[in-house]
Amino acid sequence: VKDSMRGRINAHKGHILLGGLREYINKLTQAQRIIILGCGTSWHAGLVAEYVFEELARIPVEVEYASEFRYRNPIINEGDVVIAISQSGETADTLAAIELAKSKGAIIFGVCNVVGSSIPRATHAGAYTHAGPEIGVASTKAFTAQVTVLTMMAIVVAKTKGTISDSLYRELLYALEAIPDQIQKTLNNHSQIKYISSIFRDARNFLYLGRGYNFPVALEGALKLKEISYIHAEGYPAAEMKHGPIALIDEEMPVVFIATQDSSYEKVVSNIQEVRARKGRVIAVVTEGDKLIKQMAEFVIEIPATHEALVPLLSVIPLQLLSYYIAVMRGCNVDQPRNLAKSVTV
Ligand code: F1P
Repeated sequence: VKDSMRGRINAHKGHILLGGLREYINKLTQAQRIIILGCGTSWHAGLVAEYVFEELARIPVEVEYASEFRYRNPIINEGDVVIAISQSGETADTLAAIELAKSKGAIIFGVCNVVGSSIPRATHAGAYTHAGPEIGVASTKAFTAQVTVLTMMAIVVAKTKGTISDSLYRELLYALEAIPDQIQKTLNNHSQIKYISSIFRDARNFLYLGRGYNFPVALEGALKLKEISYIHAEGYPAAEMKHGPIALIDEEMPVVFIATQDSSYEKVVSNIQEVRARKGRVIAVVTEGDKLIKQMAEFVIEIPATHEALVPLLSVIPLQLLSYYIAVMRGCNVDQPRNLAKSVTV
C-alpha cells in the first residue's frame, strides 16, 4: 500500500498524481457508467471500487466477472468506461473481456501489478499498483494495492467533478496516508489471530458476513480461506443472511463478521445477535475500542479507525492472516495451493 501511494499522494499539499491516467482522465471524469472487470480477488477489489466510485464520484458502476462478460454480448454505450483489474496482467479471461469491450468502442483503463504485462499493453491508460512481486499464488497485498489505487482514482474523479467537498477531499488524503501504519499495527496483532486460528483449524465450513464496504471484504475473506486452506467458506452480505445462509448456522459454524463502526454498524450488531441466538461461533473484526460487540462475540479482532470508504484496506488484513495461519496449521502450502495457477492464461 505504501508503494502504491509513493510519490502519488501528498495530503499536506492536497495532491494525488496518477500519471498513467493523465491523457484519458477526462473520459473517466465524464463517464456515464463505469464497468469494472476482473477475476477472483481482482473482482473483489472491483466490488470495493463500486462502493467508492458511486459514493464519492456519483458514477454508476457495474462489476462483472471477466470470465462471464467475455462470453456475453454486453451492451456498451458511448460514455461507458471500462476498468480492468489484474494482479498478473496476464489473466486470459480478463484479456478477452478487454478485447471484446474494445471492439465495442469502450475506453479501457487497467489496474495491474506486473509492469509491461499483456493487460497494460492492451488498455488505453492505467495505473500500476506497484505492490511488488506476489510470491504466493493467492493475491493478498495485490488486493490492498488494487483497492488503494482504485480509491485514489475515485477521489481524483470526485474532486474534479466536485462531488466531494474540499474538506472531505483533504480528510480522505490524510486518512489514506495513515493507512500503511495502521496496516502495520493490524499485522502486529498476529499472535491473537494465530490463537483464534488454532481454535478453528479443523472447522469444515466458515461463513463470512459484512455490509456496505465490508461486503466485498467478506467475499475476499472466504475466498482466501478456500484458496489456501481448502476449507469450504461462503461470503455473503450480512443482510442476505436471513434469505438463506441462516439455515446453516449451528454450534459448529464459525461466522466471521466484519463489524466496524460505520453506517451499517447497528444492523450488523443485530445480525450478530441472530447468529448468537442460533449458537453460531462469532469471530468479529471490530473498530478499536468497540465495547458492545466484545460482549457478544466469542472473539474480537480490533482494527484502527479510519474513514468508512477506506475500511476494506484494514478489515481484510485479519482475514488474510486467519486464512494464512489456518492453512499453515493444516499443513497446506500457502504459497502454492493445489490446482491454482499464478496467472490463469487459458
Ligand atoms: C486473478 C486470480 C487471483 C487468484 C489466483 C487466480 O488473477 O483469480 O485473484 O488469487 O491467483 O487468479 P489476476 O488477474 O489478478 O492476476
